[in-house]
Amino acid sequence: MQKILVANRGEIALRVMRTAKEMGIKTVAVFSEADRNMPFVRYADEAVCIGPAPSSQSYLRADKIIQVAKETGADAIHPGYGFLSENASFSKAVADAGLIFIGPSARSIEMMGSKIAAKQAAKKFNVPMVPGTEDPIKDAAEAKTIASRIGYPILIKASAGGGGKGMRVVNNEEELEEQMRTAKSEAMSAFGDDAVFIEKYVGAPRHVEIQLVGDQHGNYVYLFERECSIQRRHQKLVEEAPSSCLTVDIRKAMGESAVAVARSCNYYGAGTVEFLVDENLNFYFLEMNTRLQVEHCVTEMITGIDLVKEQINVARGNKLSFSQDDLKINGHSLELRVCAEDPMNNFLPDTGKLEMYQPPKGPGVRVDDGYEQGQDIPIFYDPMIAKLVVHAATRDEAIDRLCRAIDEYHIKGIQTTLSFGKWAVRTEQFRSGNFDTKFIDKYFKPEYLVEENPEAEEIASLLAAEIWNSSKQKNVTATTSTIQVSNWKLRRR
Ligand code: MV4
Repeated sequence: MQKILVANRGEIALRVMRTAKEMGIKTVAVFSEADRNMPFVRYADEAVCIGPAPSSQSYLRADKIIQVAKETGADAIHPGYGFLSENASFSKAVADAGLIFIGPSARSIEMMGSKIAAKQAAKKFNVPMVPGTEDPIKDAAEAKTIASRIGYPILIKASAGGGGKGMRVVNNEEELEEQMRTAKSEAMSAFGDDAVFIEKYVGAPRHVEIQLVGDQHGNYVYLFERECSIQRRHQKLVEEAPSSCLTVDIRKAMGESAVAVARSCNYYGAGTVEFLVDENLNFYFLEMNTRLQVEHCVTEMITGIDLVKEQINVARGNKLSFSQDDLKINGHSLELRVCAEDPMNNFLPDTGKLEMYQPPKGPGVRVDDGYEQGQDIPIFYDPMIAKLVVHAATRDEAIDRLCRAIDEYHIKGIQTTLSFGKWAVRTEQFRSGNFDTKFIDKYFKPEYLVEENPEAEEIASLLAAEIWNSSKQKNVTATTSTIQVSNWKLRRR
């Protein structure tokens, strides 16, 4: 492999190219008209514009991307995450064009994309699953029989869904018929497939996922877990590794179950198996993500493994260069997704110009970002502009380090999730490790962020110090002193 085309944009395109460069592999960027001035376009050895800003006319154009790969003499394509990364036809089209898809086979993507097929395959390998069905439900009558066996509340899930799309909670038998009808028609219009299945609803679980890598010779390793319970509307905001809730034994059992899921579909490449964990630490297989994930960095920090390097290595047909026994958890890592969203206003996307952009630096801090100061955040794509990742010896130190890094991160011109992240990791619940997927619903209120105004805080502390000093030394009144400090503060700006 001499040259990789990266079929993605922003921070993940840069992330992939950096590893390619370290491995002596040339890179080709493809970009939309909106992304002409992005850092990933400049970083690549070659860059080709593939169309207008909307993804449907650029980053989702499989045909154009494969054509550019051929024209530039690339021999492999890395899809990143999102866009075409979990598109089985794309994986197949790349292979049919005589190129290497840096990811799993079309067959694995297809099998894991169907949640029913995934559950059927995993069941043969004795992977623990939430009580429910591994077959499509025909009608409301069949649903009623199953629901009364497993007990309410239940969830109706779309087989073609995933990541929270196409799920409906049913609390009692009266709601069942109506919810079945809606679930099926929604699944049909969203995915073109109305197959649904039923699971017992696990209330307030934790979301824990296992990273794994498999080669094309049937070897697998798991790279431990990521705790991803801090989510809002199925959008993760804070991730960490390891999880504070697992024991050594449960970690091993989950790792082995994840490898079993991968084996069940002859998986190769990097992949992630999602589990729900209940308050008694029972774990249940949910689904498998057949791509490199946004939050892969926390796994890299605690294992010292470059996951993109391993993806490239196994895509070339090489055997895994390490075994399970070589892997150990080293310290603790946290990631905060820095999104152009306003956490005080329902996390609405906030586009605009990055008037100021200064990322934090220093020991144990990694920032994977895709924009530079002065650039506009386009409305066409995902609002995530950067990932702030920290690593430290212990979880407590990692939290302190993340707080320090957030304080050093200066962004002006757009609202971001930095203030939310600082609130979240300083809560008692997060510090204690005792939280679940309902964390944000249960504890977050937008007004908690109002005081997170560094200038107001600075003025307040200057005032306090000045009043203290003045009253001691010069015996002047607080009122006079207040006016003086305010003037000084204004002049300084
Ligand atoms: C569940 C569940 C409770 N019980 N399945 C959401 C994403 C998709 N991967 C599966 N999801 C869930 N499946 C059963 N049987 C609760 C969720 C869920 C959830 C899971 C992980 C992280 C956040 C979540 C938020 C709401 C619901």
